[in-house]
Amino acid sequence: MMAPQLEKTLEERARVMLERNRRGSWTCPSITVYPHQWLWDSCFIAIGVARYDPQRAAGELRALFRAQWANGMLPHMVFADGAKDIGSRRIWQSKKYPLAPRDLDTSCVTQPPLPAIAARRVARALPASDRQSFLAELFPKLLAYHTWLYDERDLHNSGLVTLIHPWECGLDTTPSWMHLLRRMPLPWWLRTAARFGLARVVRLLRNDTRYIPVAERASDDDGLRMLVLATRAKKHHFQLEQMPRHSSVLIEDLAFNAMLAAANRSLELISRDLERPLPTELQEHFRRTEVALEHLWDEPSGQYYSRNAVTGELIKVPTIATFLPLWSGIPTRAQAERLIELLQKPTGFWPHHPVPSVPIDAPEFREAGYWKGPTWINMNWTIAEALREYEAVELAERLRLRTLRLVEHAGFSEYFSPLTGDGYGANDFSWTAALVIDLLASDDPTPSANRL
Ligand code: 2M8
Repeated sequence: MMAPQLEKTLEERARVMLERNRRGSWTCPSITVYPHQWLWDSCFIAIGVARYDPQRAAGELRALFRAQWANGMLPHMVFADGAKDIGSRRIWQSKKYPLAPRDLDTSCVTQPPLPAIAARRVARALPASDRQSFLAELFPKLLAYHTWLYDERDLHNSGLVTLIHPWECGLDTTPSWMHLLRRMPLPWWLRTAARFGLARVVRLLRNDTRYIPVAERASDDDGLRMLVLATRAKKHHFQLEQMPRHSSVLIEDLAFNAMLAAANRSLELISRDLERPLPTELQEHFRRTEVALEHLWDEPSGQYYSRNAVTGELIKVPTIATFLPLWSGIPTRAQAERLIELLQKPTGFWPHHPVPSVPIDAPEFREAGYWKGPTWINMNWTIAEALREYEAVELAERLRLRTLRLVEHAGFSEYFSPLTGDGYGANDFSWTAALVIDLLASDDPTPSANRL
């Protein structure tokens, strides 16, 4: 166990940091690199902040929903007025779309659908008198978001949502996406740029590399390809239905769909709390997702993978996403046992500072590479939660304590070396601080199907 004094200090530091990153009703991930509001960041932030200021946490989620589009879509970014960033707002030009909010600039793609999970956690922390009204306020908005995901992104009722850009999965440059992006046909100007090494020019337009060493960020090549993909999606109004199969990269992303399955469960629990049943059609979608996740399982390797939505092939590159289905309780006990064994391999997913985003023995592993190897606190937090679903309480506790020690040693960095524990990326990163607060408070090992 950690000394109580140490815990207090870490928690106090985390709170101070979150106060500094606060922007009125919402919190930016980092003052320098990420000055706007991001969807899943705000969910993680709300979960941590709910531990000491549930009203602020409720406000964090309300602020996300002010950016909800009229069709239910929740954008992955809500732009802050006056914040300086180069290029990013211009990629989207959200106000060109009649369904986008009129009073805010947003992105036009989504991110892991965690709001139902965060809403339930925040509601539980609110005083009893506010709980029901908060949930009743968010319920129709959550319904609209989940309905949008199925209507617009599961065109053939497969049960799996298709993503149109890696920014939507949150693990931006994860090798499974970059694997397909590398094979994507490029426009002539990019082929020329690549030949003359002009990809470096893009660095002048980037905000992140002004603050963070280039080696720790998305490579210029990955960055350019992601930009090309966003430009192509824009040509088709970010509508999956309209996107040509040959020049797009469309993935039934494992991380996203696993988190969706967990969020669906939370939404069901909210509807039960409110005694307001979910529409039958939505319930049918939820059941299909549970079944369909099994199509992402590969029995020989004992892992889950993302699937190329165009060819139907699994993208068999090992990443941390393989553990996320455990969060929804969908894997069988036998599958869970194989995953839990895989997680503990010291030469793979359990080096000195677990859990690396890519196993350290994989050819794709990069110690400092953005989402290509480093340990991220939101992933550790989710995996600790997921392990409790399967009563792997002792392992969840080891992960919780290791994660706290890592942050105690390196500070509230955005991500960490899984080998040395050194901090990388932005300093004073909000979800690291918020989830540390939650981890400090979650020393209750009770596994509970209602935890979500
Ligand atoms: C990273 O993504 C943004 C684009 O959305 C970026 O690279 O600028 C990812 O780590 C993403 O998961 C995260 O939400 C965002 C803000 O922390 O940063």
